[in-house]
Amino acid sequence: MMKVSELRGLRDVVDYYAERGEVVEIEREVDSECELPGIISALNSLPRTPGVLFKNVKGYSFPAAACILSERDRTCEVLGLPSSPLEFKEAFIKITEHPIPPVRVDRGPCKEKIYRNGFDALKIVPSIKATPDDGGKYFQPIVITKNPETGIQNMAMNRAMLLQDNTVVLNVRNETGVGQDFRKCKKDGKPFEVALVIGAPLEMYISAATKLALGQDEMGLAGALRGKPVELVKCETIDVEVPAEAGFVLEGVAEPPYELGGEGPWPEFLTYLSIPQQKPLVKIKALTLREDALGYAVVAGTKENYNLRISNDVAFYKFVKALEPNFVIDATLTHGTAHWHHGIIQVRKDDYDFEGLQVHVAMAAFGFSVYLETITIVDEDVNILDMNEIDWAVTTRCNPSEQIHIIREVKTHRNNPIAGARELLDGSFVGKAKMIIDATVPWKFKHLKQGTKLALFERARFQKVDLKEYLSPHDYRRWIKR
Ligand SMILES: Cc1cc2nc3c(=O)[nH]c(=O)nc-3n(C[C@H](O)[C@H](O)[C@H](O)COP(=O)(O)O)c2cc1C
Ligand SMILES: [Mn+2]
Repeated sequence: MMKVSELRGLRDVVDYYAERGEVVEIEREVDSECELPGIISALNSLPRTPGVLFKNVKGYSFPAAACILSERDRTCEVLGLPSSPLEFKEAFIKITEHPIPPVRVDRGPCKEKIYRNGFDALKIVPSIKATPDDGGKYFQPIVITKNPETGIQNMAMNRAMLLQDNTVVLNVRNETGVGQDFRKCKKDGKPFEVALVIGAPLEMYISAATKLALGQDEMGLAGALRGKPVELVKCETIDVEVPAEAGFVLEGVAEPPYELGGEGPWPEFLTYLSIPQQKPLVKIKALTLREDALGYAVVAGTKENYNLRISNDVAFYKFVKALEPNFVIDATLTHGTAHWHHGIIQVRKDDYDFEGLQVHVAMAAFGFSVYLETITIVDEDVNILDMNEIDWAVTTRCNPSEQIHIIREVKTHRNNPIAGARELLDGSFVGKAKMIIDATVPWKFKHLKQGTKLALFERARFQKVDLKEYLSPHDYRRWIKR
């Protein structure tokens, strides 16, 4: 069978899913300001979200795609990994442990057209304004930088707000890989060179959004996901190497004294608007592109935005599993909090000796990230990807007066307004209480019966049937097999 990662560019990936009826193509002209993001948001509210190709984006000669990663099964397929939750995570962990470094090549499709003078990159490459309240139009590019001392590259995703005259404001944060490269350049007084890559194969986006240790090149993860090295070409005007298969490459520089500009507001992961801030200006020196390039739009709060960060979910599982391998079955970060603020941990409490360990594991799990705010612990019979089941477990197995544990006033991320509000009010503190919800059946109740064979906390046992034996082939295809 065809592997998606064998396709040589985003256009082919979109065509591949279009052929399978998984992409809607919009012929009508759409405005990249608010209208196009509105369509993406509406598509993401559907139970199953198709990929989308906007063939006619007002003011641009290039089309734009979105939502290919809005469904988990397509995301797993793009990564070439199994989709069952636990297998997916184990496979992703293994891949991360065996990176395949990129190779240099002399030419590639991303150089089909090269602009060095007399061009306006911001008018050529599709960008979006997500909502009327945003500070401006944005790219959501893959950002590639190089540590000037070690020569090791870093790949990440950072939003970039468009100004004019080929200038953007890049949302760099100090604690990230991009931030480290920027700080190193500043210390040495060197130009900070950045390639903004748009419309690359999607496993590169997911690799870019993966948090590797500082100094590790995420391009090696992209190579491992496709099972062969990513081919890189040199940029025209900066000392950075970019994927030969990329759609658009904007070659940018922040020169000393690294002038800052206003960035934001922009809807972030939790769909609240970001607080405007000062970030470095990046001047675009050159633009290279392939003739069949596509823009790619990512909108906050969508299923695609969460799936782009699926590696954070994997990292959380790895961290929690290692705490108590014989007790922890699975762990996940919820979509509702953008794989960030709410962790779910599934345990098998099948012995008296394990009672209480779940709370200890939850306390230790907070060590994964300062942004974790709530941890809910559930038993082995709960589907941890289904918030309805989590709700059911919390409602039927957790007595709040005994099973909720609150740690008062701890730091978290300001993008959660209930934590960030204090900072806005009087600058006092970015934080809130953290909470452990123990929704596992208390051991002391385990032996209680309904008066039947079932234990009090066991679910009713429905007969297992194969619907294929009951439905017409037409109905089976319509409702079950896609
Ligand atoms: C759509 C999207 C947009 C993002 N925008 C930013 C951003 O503007 N700034 C930032 O620091 N991180 C952003 N991130 C998160 C980083 O890409 C992520 O934390 C990454 O692991 C950082 O990698 P690094 O440490 O190599 O820089 C974004 C992620 C996604 C999926
Ligand atoms: Mn990194």
